[in-house]
Amino acid sequence: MPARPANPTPINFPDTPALDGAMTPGKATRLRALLTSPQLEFIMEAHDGLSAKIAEEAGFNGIWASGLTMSAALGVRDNNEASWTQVLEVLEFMADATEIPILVDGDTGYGNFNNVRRVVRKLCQRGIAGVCIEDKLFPKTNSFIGDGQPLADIDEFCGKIKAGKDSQPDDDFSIVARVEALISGRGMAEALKRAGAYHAAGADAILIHSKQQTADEILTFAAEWGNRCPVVIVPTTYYDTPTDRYRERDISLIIWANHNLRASITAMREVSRRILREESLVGIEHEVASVKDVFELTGNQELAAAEKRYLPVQQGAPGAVILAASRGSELGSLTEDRPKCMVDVRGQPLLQRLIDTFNSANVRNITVVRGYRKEMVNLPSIKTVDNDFYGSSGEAATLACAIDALKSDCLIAYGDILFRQYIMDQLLAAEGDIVLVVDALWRDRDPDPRSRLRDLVACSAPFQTGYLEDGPVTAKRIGPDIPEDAIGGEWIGLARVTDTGAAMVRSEIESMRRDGELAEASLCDLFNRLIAVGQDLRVLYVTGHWLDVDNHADLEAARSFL
Ligand code: SPV
Ligand code: MG
Repeated sequence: MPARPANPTPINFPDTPALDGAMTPGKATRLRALLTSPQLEFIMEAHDGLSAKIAEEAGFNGIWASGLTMSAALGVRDNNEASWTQVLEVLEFMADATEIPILVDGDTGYGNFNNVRRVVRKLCQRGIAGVCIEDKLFPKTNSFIGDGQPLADIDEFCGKIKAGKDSQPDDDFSIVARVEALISGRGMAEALKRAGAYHAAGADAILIHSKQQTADEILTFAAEWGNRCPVVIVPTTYYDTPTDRYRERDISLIIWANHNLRASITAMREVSRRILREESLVGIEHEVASVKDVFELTGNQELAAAEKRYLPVQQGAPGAVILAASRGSELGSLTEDRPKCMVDVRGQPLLQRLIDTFNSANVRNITVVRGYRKEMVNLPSIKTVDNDFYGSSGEAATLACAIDALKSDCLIAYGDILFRQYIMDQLLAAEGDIVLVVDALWRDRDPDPRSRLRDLVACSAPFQTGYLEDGPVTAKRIGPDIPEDAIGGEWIGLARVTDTGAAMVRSEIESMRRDGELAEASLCDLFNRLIAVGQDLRVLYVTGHWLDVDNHADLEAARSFL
């Protein structure tokens, strides 16, 4: 018989439909695939939701829900002191927390054939992929305790296996029969006899257990067994056997049976003792997982995203309109298949980062105006409207597409900007019906006012660094062509309108539409018209802490801005 090959890569079971539309097999199917795989496979012990997640995160393709460690984690002995329904509750948390299949240590099946039937049905209902039952007597004792534990009657145990197989609602659910003959000193012939009977009764695999310091008897069993069905082993006591020896003997599955629990005992003891002794956290703070790590493991990001999607928007909370219609051709191939607002900035689209900043200030009613490759602007929790003439129109026309969203308290932003949260907080607190955020340190960004198309602002007063302010500052004119000595700052692409301000903007948009100016006008043109008809456009000065993304250098800056 050929030896099992070394694993080149773990078997890949994608969580999502593959490109060809194939669906991920269910957990039971995947455990069965591990058992019958032509290569040696491994599953890792876990005893609760967190340790199950950690085993999955490490890259294991399956989990051993150990009776010993689930009991110990509950603070009880491995003697069926925890009831099987209490174990079931633990298993449900583990299955909910992970995508990989779980093989449960079902001890002796918690009773006779009838209990096994009910356990199997309940395990299937809770998303468990398989169960291992052992041929000892209820209540069981851990195999490493004592000598010569009594074994179950072979026929009675075969009845349990048959009852379990007959009652499983999922055809791929696996029942692994665990042979304790070697553990209880009954010898190889008895082990082989029992394995043969259990296989004939319908077991999907045989777990041959041993408590020797070497793997000799396990390897002898495997040689004699001759691959009649998959063989599972638990090398806890014979841990120093090279793994390739199991491959050579065609073992199917190795269970690393208790090492997450034992690792956590060592770590928890050490940290508890040090904190007690040192009466301080300083020594251990950088040696333990961060609280952020805990949040990530338990999926807090998903909850935050769901809150945005499902919690009602607070009455009176400001809304926002984001202009995201343009391609951003300077970014070349990066914007071939998506608009620049959807370009990746450290794992998230630029637009998502902007929306997160809005959301953090409780601005959640967000309308995004899409244009180029609009189907790519598909973030959850936003409303969208489309400017299908984005190629030939200016920003004022893009804003006009969202005219219905321009009401009450509303922010207006370009879709390619990032700014620090405090700027948002200041803007929301600012006075004025139309407020523009203007960067007084525009020269720090680039001393050349014409280095790119910049929305420069001539202001009624320069930025004051002192504690006292001279009163409200207003914009006198805005655009790329402000004479250098008149520039008070650069508009960062973020503005706020009150209910009154929104009405002014809507009315000016309508009047531009009537004058035939709307199609090609920029936002600066719109603002200048408002100034021309005597509206106050207030200036909120800020000093840097923002950027916009036009080219690759900007994108690099955005990636390090976070
Ligand atoms: C368990 O992990 O609970 C097992 C394996 O049953 S052993 O402890 O080796 O018996
Ligand atoms: Mg056990």
